Amino acid sequence: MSLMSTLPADGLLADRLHTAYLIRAFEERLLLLYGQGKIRGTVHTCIGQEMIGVAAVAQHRTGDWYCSNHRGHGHYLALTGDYVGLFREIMGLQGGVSGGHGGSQHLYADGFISNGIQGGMMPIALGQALAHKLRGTDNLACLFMGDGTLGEGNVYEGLNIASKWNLPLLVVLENNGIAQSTPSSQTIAGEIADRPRAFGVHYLACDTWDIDGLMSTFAQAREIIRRERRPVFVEVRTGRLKSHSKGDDTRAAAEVDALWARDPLHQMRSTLTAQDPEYFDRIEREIDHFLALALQQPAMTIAKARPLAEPATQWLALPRYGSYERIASLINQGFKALMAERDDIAFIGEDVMSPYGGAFKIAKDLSDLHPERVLSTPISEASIVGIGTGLALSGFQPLVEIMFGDFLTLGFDQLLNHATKFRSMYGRDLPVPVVVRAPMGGYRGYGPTHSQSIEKHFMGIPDLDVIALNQRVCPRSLYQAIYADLRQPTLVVENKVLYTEPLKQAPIPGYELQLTDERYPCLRIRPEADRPQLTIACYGYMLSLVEAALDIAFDEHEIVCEVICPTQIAPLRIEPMVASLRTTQRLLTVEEGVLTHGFGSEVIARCVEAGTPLLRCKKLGIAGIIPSSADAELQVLPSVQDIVNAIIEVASSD
Ligand SMILES: Cc1ncc(C[n+]2csc(CCOP(=O)(O)OP(=O)(O)O)c2C)c(N)n1
Repeated sequence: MSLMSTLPADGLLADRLHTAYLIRAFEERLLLLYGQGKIRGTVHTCIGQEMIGVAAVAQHRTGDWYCSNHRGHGHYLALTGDYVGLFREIMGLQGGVSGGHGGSQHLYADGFISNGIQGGMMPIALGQALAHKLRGTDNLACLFMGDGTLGEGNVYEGLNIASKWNLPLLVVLENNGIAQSTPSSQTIAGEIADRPRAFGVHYLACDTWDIDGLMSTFAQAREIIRRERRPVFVEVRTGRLKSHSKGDDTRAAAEVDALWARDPLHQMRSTLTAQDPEYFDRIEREIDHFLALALQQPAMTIAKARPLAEPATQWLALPRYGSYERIASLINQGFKALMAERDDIAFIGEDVMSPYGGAFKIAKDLSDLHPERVLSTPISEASIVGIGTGLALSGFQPLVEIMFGDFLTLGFDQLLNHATKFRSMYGRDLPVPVVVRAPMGGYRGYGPTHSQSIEKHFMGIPDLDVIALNQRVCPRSLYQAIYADLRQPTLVVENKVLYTEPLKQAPIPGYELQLTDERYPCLRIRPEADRPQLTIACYGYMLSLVEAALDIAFDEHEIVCEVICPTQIAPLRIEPMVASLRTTQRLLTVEEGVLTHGFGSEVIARCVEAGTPLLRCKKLGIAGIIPSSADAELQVLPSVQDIVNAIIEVASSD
């Protein structure tokens, strides 16, 4: 007797049970392989929870997005049925679903990604749900999370935003009562149901012990989302039948035994075997077959990346931009032009709507021009960055504003462990075209937490372009260049003190102003007649101070300097500095942030590495917090006089 015609009578449900049994057998095999040393790292099985993924994708529609977590094999297999690809991925073989980069926790399929950072995928799912809303489709974004993850702040930012913005988001809480080794009773205060309800989010409950109830709850959840275009939170009570990962179960055996006894898949085993003695053998043979196919591929390897030699720099005269407007206004005009040209730019940030237009007015009038694409957010920086990433994965090219650069720390995880990781950890060149803008820097009296230049903390992140505006290169052109071919998460540092300054176009007597012909050009200020004695490397607002110091150094001390000011500070092209140092052999780096492990350190290290002879070098920057009192702030931040003094020191022969 075949399974389909017997238990249950509903063929569709029988198929779904079959999928759940296959997932279970697949994961049992993983544990076996792990025990044999054939799998490295970690494997979190969903044994006992398989039906959740099956139920969540039961009414899948093309275009729906799924964001999964560390325990995501079941979600992935229920959606894709790609057992072979997943075996390969987890075993580190070629042809794995994430090219062998992801392993168990970082899986990719069309419309599906998983990541191992608890709670970190909530903002991504918000962005995907927002994309559906902006496009007017009837798709949804679905987020899987465990009950332990209710401790993460992202979850509540997300519930709040999903509710306020009416997002088609399905949150699936897999409540197995434990997080790693800690019972949830020790970490979750109050009632779980009260949490989504506090945000006005629909709450539904079901469990994996009543499969009909589980299936119908998910059908109901999808129905509500389609009808109301509102988020729904489904709590699924369930039991984790195996260890957290591999073999780390701290629960009493009796507790786990009770869960097994209650598990419907386990309970049905004997009935099924009685009806179809071959049923489970066939499942094992299917798994054997998938594994055999997987093993036909060799191990995944990766060539060691070798840094490419940088070509010699070509310099052109700095163009006359023909505008003397303030930099804030130029950026704003640039965004107006970009948003008019392309309908895939959504602008999100705090207080960005008219009439306010953002704390520094960069978003002025944008929401009047594009009311549906400009969104003021709650004070939720992690979500702001993550929503940008979710939108970017869904075909948008969002512009994300962080009100003060200092607050970027709250979005750090979203940049480091999400946006930039997505570029390559799924084993493909995945475009993540999101632009994050941050007003940085001091000189305006905002005090220790609103004046910093913290970009150095982002400059070492692989797959993140960090661009810094300065007073000489037109910001409109820079943003045009960013959007001309945006594939990479891009962080733009805008010194807020520049906003009120005009774009500087006046020539500097005795110097030539040059620019490279690159997407993100580098500026050179080159003495026309004299041989430079010293190279100054700087970026951002420091260029304005360095220019002032150049005059003094020459007029009062007869020291001639050459200035190199890149707009792309990470990854940094070092050749322009190296070329200049061949003449000067003396280097001064100037940055506004804390000195250690920053721009100057990188420039000096790279120049030395390139074999550049250095007679003398110095880094100028700051060492501590930035006070708000005017005089004190100026004492701490680099000044023109500090730069002049440093020039004299580096140029001196003793
Ligand atoms: C931000 C973050 N903190 C901690 C961890 C380590 N960790 C991985 S899984 C896990 C437990 C998660 O519990 P829960 O959300 O209940 O999901 P479950 O494992 O029960 O499926 C922990 C602490 C992590 N991966 N990410």
